[in-house]
Amino acid sequence: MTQEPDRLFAQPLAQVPDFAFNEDVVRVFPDMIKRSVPGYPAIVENLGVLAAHFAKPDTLLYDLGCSLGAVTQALRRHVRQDGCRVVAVDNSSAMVERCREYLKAQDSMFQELLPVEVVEGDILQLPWQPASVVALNFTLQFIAPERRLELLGRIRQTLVPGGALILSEKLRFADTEEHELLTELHLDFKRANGYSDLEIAQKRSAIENVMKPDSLEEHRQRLREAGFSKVVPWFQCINFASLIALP
Ligand code: GEK
Repeated sequence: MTQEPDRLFAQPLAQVPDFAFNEDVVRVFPDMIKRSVPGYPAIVENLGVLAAHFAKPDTLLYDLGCSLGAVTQALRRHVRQDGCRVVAVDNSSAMVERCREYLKAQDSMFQELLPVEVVEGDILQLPWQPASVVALNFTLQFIAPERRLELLGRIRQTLVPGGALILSEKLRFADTEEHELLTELHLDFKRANGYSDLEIAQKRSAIENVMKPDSLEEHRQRLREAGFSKVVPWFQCINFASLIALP
């Protein structure tokens, strides 16, 4: 499996199409997400540690919007509870196909990994089964805003006592000064990772109709409405954060 550098937006495009998780994106995805999302490697690695804390025997661990399965790999490495199984779901067939190859490679490198099932499907249409860990790692922001509460409600219903939802998202900020400063710092992060101003501008215009971030307050309120009793932010790097939501 070759990993290409992300140059998808390096040349001027006459018209920038809406961003889609297609084969072109799949080819460069590991490089793209690392160079675009501050704190991504730390979040993924620690998600395994968090999951090991919340996992309960004989339950599922969901990785929703799994892309190439980075979180799934961390869950499989860290969780040691008896009878746990990972269900990784994504609705991009290109992602799912490549994710299965990565997981096969993980199987050949490590022993005692949790069993995993990779499902091509819409996370709004899942046949839910009792779960102790649900990871939504930068996925909720791609769900239509009017469907987000419904999804979180279903996740809340599927979580067993003592389990947790781990929700990572790009944040926007109600305070204009805070929003502008953290947006500038995010652009600095991308430039420091080798993206040109043209790449940054074209990527932004591709993604603005597709990805709609919420503020921390909006997340807290929606999670409460969905029935979660407690929301604990455990990580923030510039304008990207991760929360633990307890049932
Ligand atoms: C990671 N979690 O590497 N149903 C299923 N999948 C969906 C849906 C949906 N309705 N909508 C979007 N997706 C990963 C990164 S990426 C985030 C997650 C990013 C999928 C979509 O196909 C994509 O693979 C993923 O959600 C979002 O930790 O690229 O910024």
